[in-house]
Formats: sequence, structure tokens, C-alpha cells
Amino acid sequence: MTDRRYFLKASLLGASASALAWGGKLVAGQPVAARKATGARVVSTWDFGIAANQSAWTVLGTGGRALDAVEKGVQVPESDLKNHSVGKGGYPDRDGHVTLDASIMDGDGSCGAVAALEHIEHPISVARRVMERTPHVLLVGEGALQFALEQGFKKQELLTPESEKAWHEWQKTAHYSPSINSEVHDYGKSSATGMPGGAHNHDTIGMLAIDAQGRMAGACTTSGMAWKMRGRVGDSPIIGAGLYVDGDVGGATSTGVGEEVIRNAGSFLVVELMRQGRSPHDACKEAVMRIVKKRREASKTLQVGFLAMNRHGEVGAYAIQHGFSYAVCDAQKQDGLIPSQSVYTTSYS
Ligand code: SD4
Repeated sequence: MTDRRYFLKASLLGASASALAWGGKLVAGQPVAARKATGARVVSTWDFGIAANQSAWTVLGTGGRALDAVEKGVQVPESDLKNHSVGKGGYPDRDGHVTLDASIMDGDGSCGAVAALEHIEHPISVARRVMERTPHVLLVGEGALQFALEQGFKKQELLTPESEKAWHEWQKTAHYSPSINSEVHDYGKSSATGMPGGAHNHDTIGMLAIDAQGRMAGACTTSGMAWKMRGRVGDSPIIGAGLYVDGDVGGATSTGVGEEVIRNAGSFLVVELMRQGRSPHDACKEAVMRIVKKRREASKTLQVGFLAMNRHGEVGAYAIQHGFSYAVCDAQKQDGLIPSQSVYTTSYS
């Protein structure tokens, strides 16, 4: 695999990218071709997916299971205090509580999730316990916390001083308006989103993996939309919305404004379109267009992105807005970042 496959250049996004020739080489925004028959591959959303993929690769690269890889992979942003949209250090809801949503799904249809979980650094691991140790799929709020503590997870403060400061800053206006992530992260610098500290207020990690034995799994974890209403749950812990995996077909995951994804059963839709023969790229594009067609005006100022990988390891993505990117990691390349094509090509700022 050549570096060209991972060529990142914002100016090639969208319509201009789709005009590029696809002759077996990967160009910006174009789908990643099928992996080698025996090769493993992991993909995940946004630039923080690079580090997450590398962690997942410590499992996949040594012949491990896709399910173990995705759990281990997404734990990286969950523990990253600079990441204000996943796990510990995430921005709180409007009342100052950090509440986490996560789901995990195996290619055989097993799945588990937690929603509005507080005080636990790795909601993805609690989601896995829900899958493996309960008869249920989704535990929420107090019940999810009770279960986590019973399972030996440690209770801790997830609101960092930096996130608390940002929350106090937000309280000065207390205006809730999900901003669009239209650029690569720039932790600590000013950004087009206008978020305190330059951080974005919503960037979920969704990860999909296929292991050397061809088994697939996915994981999705987030602190949700910053300053959300207390009790608000997004798409990420909803199986079929923020994540869906069918080992016979492929998997999909989403990022962006969860309400729009839930309304359209987004990730399930992407997988069903792949089942009907669409490529991952085309399936993601169709799912995005469903949202845009129903919400023509609103879509101009909201972001939703889908990332998909089929059982052959082909990868595709599509977003409403410019700026969505995804990371790809396999035996050839560990740190590839690819810009997604999008409906709108200009940066919203
Ligand atoms: C949510 N989908 O809670 C998540 C947030 C997100 O990029 O993905 N942001 O709605």
C-alpha cells in the first residue's frame, strides 16, 4: 500500500475528489480497496483514530480477535484527557455532568451498550460486560453505573478542570448549538468551532475491525454533544444507529448529530445497503443523502458522517460537511488518515 492511499489534502474533498480517476490507486476521499485475503484491518473515525487503531493493531497484528481489538482501540481516546468528546475529560451536559454513551457489536450479532453512564473511564468495557454477562443489550444511567461497580470498575471523577472551565465559559451564554467539525483537530488551539480551548464539541470514535480469520467487530464511544440536556442519549449506544455489524456483510458506524442518525437508523441502513451490493462508500453516501433529503435546510449546518467496511475489508465513508476524516490501519500502513467526501465542500466557520 502506498502513501498515496493516505494522501490527505482538504482541497481534494467532495466534488473535486469524486472527479478524480479511480484506477486501482487510492486518492483522497476514495474508498480503500479490499484487504489481502488473510490480512487484518481496522478503521476508525477522525484523526484521533490513528492512535486508537495502533492500539487495536497490537491485538490484530498478533492474530487476535476483532472484538478484543476494537475494545482496546477505543479505550485510547476514552482515556485521553485532551479529547473532550470521548470518555474522561469529555465535556459535560448543561448541568455539569459528564455522561458517556458506548456500544460494542460482534459480527455474530452479539452486542452490548451503555447510555448516560457516569463516573466510569471505559464505558466501552462496561458495554462489553453488558453483552457478555447479562441477558440485556442496553443499560442506562444509575443502573449502568450500578452494574459497572458490581463488575469491579472503579468510580472516578470524569470532569477535568479544563472541561469544567469550558463548561463555565459556555454557561455565560448557555446557548446550545451543535457546531460542525469541519477541520482536523487542533487540540489547544483556536478553531472554527469557537469552542473554548479550540476543542470541538462532538467527535465520537467509531471503530470497525476485521481480523486475520475474517471475523468482524465494531465499537463506538462518546461523551455525546457538549452541553446537552441531562438524560440526552445520542446515536452511539443505539445498535443500528451509531453502530451496526453483521459479519456476513460488514459494519458501519457514525459520528455527528446523533438525533439525525437515530431518525434514519443510520448504521443499520448502511449495512443493509452493502448487503444489497453497494460499496461501503456508496452505502455511506446514500445514508447521508437520506438525512439531507429529509432535512434539506437544517443539513446545511449540521454534521453527520458514516464510516463503513465490508467483510472483504473495503472501506468507504461519506459526510454531510467537509472535514470528516477516518484512519485506516493494516499490515502495510499503521497511521493513514483519509479525508471523507462530503455533500458540502466548503468549510463552515
Ligand atoms: C452524539 N454522535 O452523541 C454523537 C456525537 C458525535 O461527532 O458523534 N460527534 O450524538
